[in-house]
Amino acid sequence: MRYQSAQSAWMIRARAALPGGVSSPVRAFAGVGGTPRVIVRARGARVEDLDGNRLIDYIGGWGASIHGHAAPALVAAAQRAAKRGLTFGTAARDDVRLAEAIKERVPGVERVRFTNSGTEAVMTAIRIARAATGRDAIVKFDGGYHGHADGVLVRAGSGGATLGVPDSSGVPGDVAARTLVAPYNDAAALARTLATAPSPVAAVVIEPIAGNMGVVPPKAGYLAEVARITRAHGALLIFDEVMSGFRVARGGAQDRCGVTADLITLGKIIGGGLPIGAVAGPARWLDLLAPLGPVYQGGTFAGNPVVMATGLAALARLRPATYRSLERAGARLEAGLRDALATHAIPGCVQRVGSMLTLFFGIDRAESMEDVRRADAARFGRFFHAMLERGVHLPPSAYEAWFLSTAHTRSVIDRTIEAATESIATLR
Ligand code: KE4
Repeated sequence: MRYQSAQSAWMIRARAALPGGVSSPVRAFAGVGGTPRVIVRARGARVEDLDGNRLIDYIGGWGASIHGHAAPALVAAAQRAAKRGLTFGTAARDDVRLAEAIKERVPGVERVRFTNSGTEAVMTAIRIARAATGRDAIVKFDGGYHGHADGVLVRAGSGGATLGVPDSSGVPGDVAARTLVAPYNDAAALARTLATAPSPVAAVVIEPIAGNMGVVPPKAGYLAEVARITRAHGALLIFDEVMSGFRVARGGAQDRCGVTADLITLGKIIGGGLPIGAVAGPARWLDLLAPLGPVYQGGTFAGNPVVMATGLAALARLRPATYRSLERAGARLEAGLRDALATHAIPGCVQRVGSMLTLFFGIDRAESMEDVRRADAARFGRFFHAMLERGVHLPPSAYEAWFLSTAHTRSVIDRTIEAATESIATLR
């Protein structure tokens, strides 16, 4: 590892221009300590930092880069589209084509509205549900992340109270109070939350496969129970698949888990690495959106032609064989990490769904945010830096998913396992 002087100097300059020197908080390494690596280029499974260190990458654009960085077919699609014009702001063709590609693959989708981020997609889905039901309250889950709109920057209140409290300054208390928070993987708790809600609930918003508390898979039958309980209450079920969509299966978590939501939100992979979000579902709900219906939503860059063309190239390359290969790679890495923990008798667990996984230290399983809170985040921070020194760049937080791409070949996985075994040895 070459000395990091250039990067430290750059971060001083960065902090004079960007809050914390970054454009999104998690990038600042607050969760693991130390100075962020300044990435200057990326290709395949690797990123390169300002000092020329080439690092195996598991951030993967926070899940967007399922084909690896700078995948030639996606770059070519973006370049061809850019030459036709960077933005039109009109009716066009590739937003229609990408919507059709999503309809073909994702259960229950008849209409799609594109946005510029997952945050906007979730905002829109909640607004549709409120309009459809005439209700204001929503339910989210402890440990669930749905972007940074006021109504979802809410965490569980003190004690068993389910009334939400702001998870950020600047979120009005009365907005947070309309968001109830239930524990994930506990259907009875959801039923109690809905039964005791101070006002009727418009929507239950869930990451069907939780990834933002680290990877926490749904227990068998849990999602079907969530759907049943939600509908019995007269609320809409929103699957936030910004992360799991096209990640865990060609049809996302609905496909993998066999449960259909009323609305789904998408993002990340469907833009091929360019800024995107989408809300999708039956025409009866989506056609509530302007210009057809009374629910307003819009955006200068929504359906941007360069993003749409790149997203089309990304989805075109996601075939059944792709998911079989990603499953094999994920299973290989999971087994190697488990062996490394066992070899050095370090307590921890690896939780995985397809090509997204998390290594937790200090706990033997995580079924909820309550479990995750008991994990050893400090030990993860030491592990993170030991891996970075060995050429592997993990997501800089104990509560994130690691993402594999089709560029994470067997040799990349085996190098990762080697680095992890050496790194875990330093934790004893
Ligand atoms: P964006 O607004 O960041 O495009 O999407 C928000 C969002 C919504 N729903 C889910 C399930 C998500 O995972 C996200 C964004 N994920 C985080 C990473 N865990 C983005 C990283 C960041 O904020 O820098």
